[in-house]
Amino acid sequence: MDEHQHRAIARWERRWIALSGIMLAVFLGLIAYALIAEGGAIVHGGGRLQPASVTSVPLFASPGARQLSSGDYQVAVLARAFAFEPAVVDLPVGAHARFYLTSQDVLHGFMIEGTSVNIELIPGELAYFDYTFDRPGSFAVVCNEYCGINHENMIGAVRVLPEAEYRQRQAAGTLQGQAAPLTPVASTPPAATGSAGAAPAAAAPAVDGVAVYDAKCAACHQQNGEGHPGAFPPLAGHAPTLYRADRSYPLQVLLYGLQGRIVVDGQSYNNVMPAWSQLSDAELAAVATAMLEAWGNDAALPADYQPYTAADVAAERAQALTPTQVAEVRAKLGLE
Ligand code: HEC
Ligand SMILES: [Cu+2]
Repeated sequence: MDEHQHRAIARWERRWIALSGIMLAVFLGLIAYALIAEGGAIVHGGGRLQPASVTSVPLFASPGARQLSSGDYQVAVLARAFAFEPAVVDLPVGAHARFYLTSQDVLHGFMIEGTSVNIELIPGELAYFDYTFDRPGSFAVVCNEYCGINHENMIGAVRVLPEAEYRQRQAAGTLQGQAAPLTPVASTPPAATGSAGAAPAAAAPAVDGVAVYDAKCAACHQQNGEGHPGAFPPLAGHAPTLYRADRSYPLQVLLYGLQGRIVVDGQSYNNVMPAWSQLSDAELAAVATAMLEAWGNDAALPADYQPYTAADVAAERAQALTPTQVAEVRAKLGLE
């Protein structure tokens, strides 16, 4: 091979190396674009959802389907080798369902056959997706990430029942995969006010707001108010910001719920907060006050801060907002 041939080959080699470099850059660019533009179905929990103790998070303490006061359904599913809990979930046809899922051990998958649902369940991370099942039938669920020797037995189903059958089974208590209700149907009014009917509302004994929080809110926002990144916004370190923006806004969220895209501490959320209008004025005032004062939040309250009273809540009740309208109110306040 003479000098000339040698140089020609070296030139071609350099071209090939450059070409493969360019292709690599293009592919990496495409992957980055897909991640940013399309988003993922995985909500990054920053490892805060500890797989070992995930069942102490109330959402997963009693996994399964429950209907929220908004009428939508919430379905929590735990995956572990080699089963889903619950394996079978019943929903009525047409149900708007939000699924929350996580793995208790290794990587699993959650694919609902006949639908576009195909989710990766990473230990320590909370994944969620929304799905409306608009035709009845039994949809098989399979784990499509190899997770061990019994992987192929890791199956389940979402049974979508016609409305009438669903209601019948509900009444008979034969629905499968149902979670314990999040909120007891009737909230007990604060202890009797002595002689019936005589005591004016203002004299009602104080409600323990922290107890209301633990019973109604901690399932999602956590007992320590930290929430779950991407799923439930934190209230610790955040609630005073809402109060400062508008004293009425936190009460509106509680009375009417919240649905829409919001950003808290740079993390976006696009979920549904159920309305709590079934709680009494005194309970709502107490829980709103508790969330403003707990977890060191009190340090961030303005000088003219006034704890909420039952009368404050009563004054907000007349508006009948939808959860989406509350999100509009929030946007107008300049909160992201
Ligand atoms: C089923 C889960 C769940 C429960 C239970 C729950 N929340 Fe929420 N909460 C959410 C979600 C989800 C959001 C954010 C909604 C969105 O993304 O638009 C939210 C938002 C909020 C916000 C507004 C935050 C902001 O930045 O605007 C407040 C305040 C709040 N919740 C307080 C409470 C209190 C107090 C309780 C108990 C009475 C409670 N939540 C119970 C899920 C829940
Ligand atoms: Cu699996």
